[in-house]
Amino acid sequence: MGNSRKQTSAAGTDMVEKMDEFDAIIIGAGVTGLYSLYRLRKLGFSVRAFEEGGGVGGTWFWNRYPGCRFDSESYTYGYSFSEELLQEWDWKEHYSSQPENERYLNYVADKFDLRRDIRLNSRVVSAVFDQDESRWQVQLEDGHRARSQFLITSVGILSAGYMPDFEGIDSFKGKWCHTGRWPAEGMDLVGKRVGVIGTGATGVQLIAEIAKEVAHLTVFQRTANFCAPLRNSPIDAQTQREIKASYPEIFKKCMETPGSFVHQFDPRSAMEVSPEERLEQYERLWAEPGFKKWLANFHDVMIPGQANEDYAEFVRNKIRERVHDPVVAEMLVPKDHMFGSKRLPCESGYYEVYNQDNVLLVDVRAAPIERITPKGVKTADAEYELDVIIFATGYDAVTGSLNKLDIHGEGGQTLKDKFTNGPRTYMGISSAGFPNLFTINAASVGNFVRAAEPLVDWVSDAMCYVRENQFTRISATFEAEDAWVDHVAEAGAKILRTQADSWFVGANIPGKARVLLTSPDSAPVMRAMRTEVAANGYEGFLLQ
Ligand code: NA7
Repeated sequence: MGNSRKQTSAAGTDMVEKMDEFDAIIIGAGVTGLYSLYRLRKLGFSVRAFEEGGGVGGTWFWNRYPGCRFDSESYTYGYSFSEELLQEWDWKEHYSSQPENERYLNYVADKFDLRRDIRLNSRVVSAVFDQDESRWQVQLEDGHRARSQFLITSVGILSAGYMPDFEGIDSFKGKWCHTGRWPAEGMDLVGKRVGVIGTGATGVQLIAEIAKEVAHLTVFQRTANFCAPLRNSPIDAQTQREIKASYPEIFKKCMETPGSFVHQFDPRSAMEVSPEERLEQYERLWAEPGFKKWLANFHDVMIPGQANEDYAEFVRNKIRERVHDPVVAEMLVPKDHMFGSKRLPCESGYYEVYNQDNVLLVDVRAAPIERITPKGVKTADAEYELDVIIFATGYDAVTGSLNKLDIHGEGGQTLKDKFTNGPRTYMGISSAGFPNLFTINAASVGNFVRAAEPLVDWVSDAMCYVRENQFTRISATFEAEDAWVDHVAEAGAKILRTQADSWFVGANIPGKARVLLTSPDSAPVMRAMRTEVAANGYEGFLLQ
């Protein structure tokens, strides 16, 4: 580590440039970055993680907006790799909030002494593959440079914030921010006229929380979402003991389900039972916390078709029951997309917010936002005066965070150019022509940590295979990549996540190709596929 490298200057004289050398560079110190660092170090690789933020935690470092919390059960979201960690850490709530999640990831960084290999405030601006030496050269914004054999992008799937290109934002006299860059010192919203643009998973968490303190809230909604009560609660001492005693069973359950959540689908079809029995199950599960309402429901509730529409109508009626004004209620009832085709937010008192006198819901599908003015937001039919504007407008998912890194592979081609019409990878992990680059962020989906841990393990094993067999490079073959891209398109066309225009398919970003950005397969299928690939000597990969 920390070698100096001799280089030849333009004038032909030797100069010595200090350049840190590592076996692996990890970009990002969030959930996957921290675990990658832990695992690779344990396997004897020299590693350095570069993190843009001023602290570790990734998603849980940046998303400090009020109301930010898990929708997954806290005890299913923690790392499983250390029994000691599992026993030491007490999750305080069933669905833990951002401050606690950030504390947890800091605790992990300290406990495993990860900080000594993490450089904070280090934004990567380019990564260039040196073909002669088979090494990646990484350039940071502050001028620092480093090289490594392997490059791992642990930059998250939702980390490149999306701001609509509204004219006039610089003229706004009040304060504004994107939820993904919420200021660490907080935003003073007490007694203010606040506008929120966006009603996705972030917007519904935020709105329910800030409606308690603002003077007036204007919500600019383009698409109504299917949301359901989270029903969060503290974890009492007895439950804490039970959780700690049953981690192996909890994780085993998670590993058996399609999205790595702890809930098992009911194998029956909603349509094969009587209407009474169907409704009884819908109601019983509705009273339960979290995603159980749909992920433990009849299995076909989450497949396009009759059962899905039947459940959608059940949820629509639940929304109608909670909102007093029938006109506002109908604005909040989703009618233009299938249940589950967009990410399903869980909420805590979201719909009741619209019963408050100081809350206004504005339909910006009917009258789109035209511009931001010095006073607030101007739509096609009115101007709304505001002191604060909050953009809960989402992310340029998966590829957005990769594009920001400006990655150049063999022959100087950029990953951004290669991905113009959608990601071209093999299993989300590797792209032909980009040797020793593992795009970990592009392959995890579902209950994030449960999906990320086995993925990091697989990548680490692949790196060991390269090292032990004296190869210098590994990358997907063009054939394997083409077949995977075709598979994503074909299998993806049949699943719920591709049926609506959302970040799942890049449709939230104007001009972005409409392609499923993650795997269409379930987590167990993905793991089995990767295991088979490894067992067959990394079939589909070029080893040199
Ligand atoms: P989402 O789910 O992409 O939601 C973004 C929201 O912003 C959504 O309601 C959008 O409406 C709205 N939006 C975006 N652009 C505009 C414009 N130009 N005008 C009005 N409204 C707009 O992002 P989130 O941050 O809520 O959630 C991201 C993920 O984080 C989530 O899935 C969880 O996994 C965690 P639209 O629906 O596109 O009409």
